Amino acid sequence: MERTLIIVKPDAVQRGLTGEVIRRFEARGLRIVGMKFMQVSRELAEKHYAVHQGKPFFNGLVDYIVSSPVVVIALEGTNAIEAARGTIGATNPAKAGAGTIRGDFGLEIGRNLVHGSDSPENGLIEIANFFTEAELISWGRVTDPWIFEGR
Ligand code: DAT
Ligand code: MG
Repeated sequence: MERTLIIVKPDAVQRGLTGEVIRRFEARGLRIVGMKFMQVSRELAEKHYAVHQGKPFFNGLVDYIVSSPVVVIALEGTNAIEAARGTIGATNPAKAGAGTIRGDFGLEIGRNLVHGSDSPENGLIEIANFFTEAELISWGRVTDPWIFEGR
């Protein structure tokens, strides 16, 4: 099943929104397969955001991601990438719809609370950047047949 990397970013952790963010993904039906509280190193932040290297906001973005501990989560589900990005909302919270995490809790693009992978390929790459194989657990929930049809 498709997997996505979620980061509960420093602003969300500092504001006490970690539980609220996780609650929304859980309620959506996505299954947690890995989760940890960690301090991201500058090296890992630069690797994670390598595609943005050279852009004017790159240094601020890296500063932001290393500015406080974060919670990283690997989520699994049908259509996990698109589902998670829908729950997260548009990149700029000013433009994110009500009912999304960014639309409900954010105001500025540089404080947009959550990261979600943008493609199935990047989901797997990003999860491998943040988790070892041993930290990822393949498991089933008794509720899975009520969330995933035919399982
Ligand atoms: P997303 O996080 O929605 O996938 P992205 O991958 O395009 O967005 O960019 C990564 C992060 O970089 C984003 O969450 C916030 C920051 N960012 C993107 N575009 C920006 C801009 N024009 N100005 C400032 N920060 C920006
Ligand atoms: Mg992105």
